[in-house]
Amino acid sequence: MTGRFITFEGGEGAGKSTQIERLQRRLSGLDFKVIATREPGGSPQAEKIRSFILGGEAKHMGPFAEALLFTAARIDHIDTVIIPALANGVHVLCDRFADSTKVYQGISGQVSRSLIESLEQVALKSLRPDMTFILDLPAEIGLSRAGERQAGKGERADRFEQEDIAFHRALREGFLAIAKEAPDRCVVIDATQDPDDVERAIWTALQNRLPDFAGTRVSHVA
Ligand code: Z5A
Repeated sequence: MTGRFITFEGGEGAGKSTQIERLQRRLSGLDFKVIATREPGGSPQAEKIRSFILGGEAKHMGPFAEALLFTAARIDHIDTVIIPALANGVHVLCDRFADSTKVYQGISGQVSRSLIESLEQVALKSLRPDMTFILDLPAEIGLSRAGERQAGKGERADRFEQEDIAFHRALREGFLAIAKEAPDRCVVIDATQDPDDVERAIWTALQNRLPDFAGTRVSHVA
């Protein structure tokens, strides 16, 4: 594998999509080969599973069944998109990955840690993100941002956005706990800052952590 696998995690409306788009633009501008993808989804088969889950059709089956569906989608995404890209020297920026299953289904959904770890083992095999950005902000701010974005696009809240505030606060704590457990992989970014400052913090951390990106220009902010 010569490409780097970089994942973005956090609660609703944390700014992951915004920052992935900015980082992809920056890396492309520096002549790196890079793709942006997302979970659940990212491949045609996984996108079908995404619609099923986020449409709420699996909710009544419970968090373990949802964890199985996220895992099935992940296996297809890894096999058909992520591994081929990394093997071709393409950097992969992924909007959510296995940490989301740990937090949403594991911590908030109370699926046992051993089950979640077994699923992760089956899906990921030896694949691990080289780096994970955890965009951190209070749940209330994230939900309000997500709500404004949906109102602007005329969309409805999805399966997880409909959960109560306690659920969303637990998510935040869950992501911060993962960052504590895996400090070599994870960097927590203060996502309450304005988008340019978030972008700058991400780029600085990426350059500091991954030698592939060290020494490239730091100054430009989109
Ligand atoms: N899920 C799961 O349960 N288990 C799993 O294993 C996986 C996922 C992989 C996917 O939904 C859902 O699946 C997710 C977890 C669950 N829960 N939900 N809902 P999704 O992909 O549709 O949604 P999301 O991942 O939560 O992303 P999001 O809500 O679209 O947010 P975002 O990508 O982090 O934020 P954004 O779209 O970049 O920004 C949101 C708005 O805020 C937008 O209007 C921006 O212009 C604005 N924004 C962005 N940055 C800023 C700053 N810095 N300041 C002010 N405003 C900003």
